[in-house]
Amino acid sequence: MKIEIGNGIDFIGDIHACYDEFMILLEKLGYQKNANGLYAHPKGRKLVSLGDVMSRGPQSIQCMEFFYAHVEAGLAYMIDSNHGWKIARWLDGRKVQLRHGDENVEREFKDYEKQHGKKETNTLKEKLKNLLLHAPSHYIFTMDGEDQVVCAHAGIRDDYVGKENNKIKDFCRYGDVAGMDERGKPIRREWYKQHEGDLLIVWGHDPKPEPLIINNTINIDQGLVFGGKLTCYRYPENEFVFVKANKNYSGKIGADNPIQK
Ligand SMILES: [Mn+2]
Repeated sequence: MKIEIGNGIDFIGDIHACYDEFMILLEKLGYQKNANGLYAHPKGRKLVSLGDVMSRGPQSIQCMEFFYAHVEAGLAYMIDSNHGWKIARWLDGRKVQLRHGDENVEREFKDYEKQHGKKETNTLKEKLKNLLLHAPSHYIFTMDGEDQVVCAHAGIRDDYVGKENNKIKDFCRYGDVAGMDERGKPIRREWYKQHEGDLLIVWGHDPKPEPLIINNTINIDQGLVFGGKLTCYRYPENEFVFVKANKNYSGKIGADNPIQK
């Protein structure tokens, strides 16, 4: 799970099926289509998705196909996430309850099948299932072999870095969840307050109106699908690049909207 930083990394927060805004971001970052129709950076930078590329928003399939193709080509990386894991198991034919926007993915696949037929749909499902099932819980980015940055969808504890088991995978997908409140929302413990040392941890999952920077941790989920913005954090430049949402796709307003409250 170690990757050399090389010519630079562009960490991308939760896209949640907002493909149009993601394309605008890639252009802003200087990515260009290569001869194979894939987006590559002229300086050899790599894209890293913090997961939750699908669900809630309008174009889950496009977003997943993008990462399938770019991960295969070695142009991008994508880690595991809560929606990613749910959709992976659904694609694997397991019984899961599709909600919190996951039901949109099912609807998109029904439309896809009407247009492209069963065989093509099943081929696509198989590819995307493999991408999602095998996404690692976190990556460690190194410079000259030394650990510099870790990315994990919902965060990671210091003693979990570099290890992988079911408990760690769950932590990276959901964060440090202490149960549910009376509204059915997860009660999240602030794991980042315990982070110590120089290792930078980049995470998403928990939408904040602006990047939250605490103890060498950076949250870059700025609630794009909730009408916020899509964030890229560029390393080692330590710069943010944002694209505003075209609209609030989530249907959540007021106290139900995590970035409007
Ligand atoms: Mn998430």
